[in-house]
Amino acid sequence: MNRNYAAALLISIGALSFPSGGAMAEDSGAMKSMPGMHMDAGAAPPGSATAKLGDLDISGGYVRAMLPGQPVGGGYITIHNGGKIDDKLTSVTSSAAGKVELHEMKIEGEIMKMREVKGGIAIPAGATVTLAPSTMHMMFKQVKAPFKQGSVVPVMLMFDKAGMVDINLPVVSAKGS
Ligand SMILES: [Cu+2]
Repeated sequence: MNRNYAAALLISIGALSFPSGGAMAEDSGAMKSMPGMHMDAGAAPPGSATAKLGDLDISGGYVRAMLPGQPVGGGYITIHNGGKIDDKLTSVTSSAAGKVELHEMKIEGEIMKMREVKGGIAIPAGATVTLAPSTMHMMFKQVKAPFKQGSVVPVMLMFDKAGMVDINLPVVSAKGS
């Protein structure tokens, strides 16, 4: 595939609207690499997972590979609420972990600490909420096998209004790229 063809293909993909209902293939990394598509900090790595659930556009989903001895795994995702009703990410489950918690990062004194977000993460109407390394994350506990780069971690996201969606998060390097 030559470069011009690749560029034209990307543009044509970008021009398509999302299909309604049903999860999109997790392998739509080409869209993620389009410059300017995501203005938020903590850009997701290429190949990150996407899904569509009602008014919610889910993108930039990935987890980081776990280093030897690391007891927990971290996952990241971006959720855009294109609807008129506020929603909330209430919980996450995964067959790869005994438990998944939603955590936020907070600076206390000069130390960055994480704590569980109780009651879920609000996804207001019209808003884009990003779980990124400096803000929030999914924390995988009681992990069955350490997350290995190149594999996939299946998760189910549960929302207050939109319901639930399965998404396969690719495992990227421990550095997050
Ligand atoms: Cu955490």
